[in-house]
Amino acid sequence: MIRSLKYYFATLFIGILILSCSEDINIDLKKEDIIPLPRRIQVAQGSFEMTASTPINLLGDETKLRPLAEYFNAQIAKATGFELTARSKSGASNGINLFLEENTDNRFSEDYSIEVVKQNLVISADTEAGLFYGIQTLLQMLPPEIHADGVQDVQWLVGTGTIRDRPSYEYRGAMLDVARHFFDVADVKKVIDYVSAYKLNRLHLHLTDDQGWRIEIKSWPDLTAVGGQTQVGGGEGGFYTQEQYQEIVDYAASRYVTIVPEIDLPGHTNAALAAYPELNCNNQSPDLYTGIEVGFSTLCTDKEIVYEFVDDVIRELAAMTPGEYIHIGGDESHATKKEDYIKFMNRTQEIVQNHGKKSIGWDEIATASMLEGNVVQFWASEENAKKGVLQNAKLILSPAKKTYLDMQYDSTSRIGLHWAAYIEADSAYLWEPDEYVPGIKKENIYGIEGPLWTETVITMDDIEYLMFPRLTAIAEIAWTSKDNREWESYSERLAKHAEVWDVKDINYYQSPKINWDLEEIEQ
Ligand code: TNX
Repeated sequence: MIRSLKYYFATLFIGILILSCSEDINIDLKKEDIIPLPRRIQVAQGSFEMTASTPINLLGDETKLRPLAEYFNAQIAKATGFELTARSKSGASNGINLFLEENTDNRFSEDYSIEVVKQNLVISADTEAGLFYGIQTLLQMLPPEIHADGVQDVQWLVGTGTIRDRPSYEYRGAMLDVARHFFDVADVKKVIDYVSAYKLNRLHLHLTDDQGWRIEIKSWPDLTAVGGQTQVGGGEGGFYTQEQYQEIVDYAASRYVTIVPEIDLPGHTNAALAAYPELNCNNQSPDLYTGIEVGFSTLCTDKEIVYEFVDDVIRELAAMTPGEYIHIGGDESHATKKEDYIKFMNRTQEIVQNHGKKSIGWDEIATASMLEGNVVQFWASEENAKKGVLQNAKLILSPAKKTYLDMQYDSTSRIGLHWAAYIEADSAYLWEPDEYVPGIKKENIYGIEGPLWTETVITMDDIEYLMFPRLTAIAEIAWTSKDNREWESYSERLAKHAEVWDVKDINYYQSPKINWDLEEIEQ
């Protein structure tokens, strides 16, 4: 009897020991591979464990919070084998808590905070977008296997402590050129997943160019029927119906990404000219174009029919675009006379305004008169960028030497161009938006964007190879404050974060600038 009692106590003691050990696993939040790096991280002892019985407590407007809980569940379900039960609550209690504060002074805030103690984890924000970013951070705090397609035998632990976070810039974007090579709705959704995972909030779609017109315009059906037929290299091309475009817009919205559609005018219009000869000064349709030269096409800016065309296109596009901006291109119009270009860009901005939207244009637009509230996207000419600022326009910075995702990493990269620069992983990271163009200060900068032109980009694998690890640099520059950014910290986090890309089967570039050997880093 005494022996068995002793035995009983001994096993109980060992049991308690094992239990308390597992509860006391320490995870240092500062060593987590969170990209972009949050503003403030405070570390505490211990960890929080997510299990099948962890609830998600919805604190605040349930109709707004449920979709966020569903999004989180969809992200974790395959790897964990469970979904968490979401329930309305009035105060934080054990489990994961989504707290929507809705302070009316902060209606546009994207800030969030996360507080983690052993039994409970609270993500708080003033807006749903803020909570969405908090969820992205939580997903990065969980083990990388959380992204696996099948059930993993992993303890889902998160380090305890506090994170406070807020973005540096309001406009945080990437661009996908679907004109040079067409990408279908499923591919675009994947790109939306990628950008939103790193807290970017805009996806600019370059919908038209010399090689293809990719958006259905019902009043000018040949734009797509003729102009959508091919692409660079002569492949079959394609286009989005208005319903498909709507599907993209809605999917993006569910991830707090606004679609910025671009109709590139008055140059880069060979596909439109091939479809409608009346848009051309000589009334003849050129052949469809499948090469990669730029700067040879232009709409005939003297013809009224051209402005009727622009009006119809912008009207239909504005009606299916909830975002406040339409991008009207304006770059490399080498075949348009300067005075014609200015007249055309001025009139087109008015058309956009008449349809209730504001215009964004590539930096050449600043040689015209910017309407109030319109935006200049700097890509090449510092002089144009400064002209934009002098006209009180906001600037999106996309310096080709730093942010062009289509540039080769080095001369051996299997795809990409190099007219602006070779952009290695470190070069993409090591620049400051508010120091890049002398005279352009933080208050002039609306944000930054990384454009992916697709002359040499054909498959999803190609997109991933050029985006990773440079999209993460753009995200960290756009989000993390300047004094918190440091190449060494970023490159170490990247190396760890590559485990996520491995799990997700994302084809990233193994840059020699990064030490990918985790064991070496940890020493
Ligand atoms: C310049 S950037 C272009 C594009 C090309 C790109 C290739 C800009 C406004 N125009 O038409 O696709 O270079 O890198």
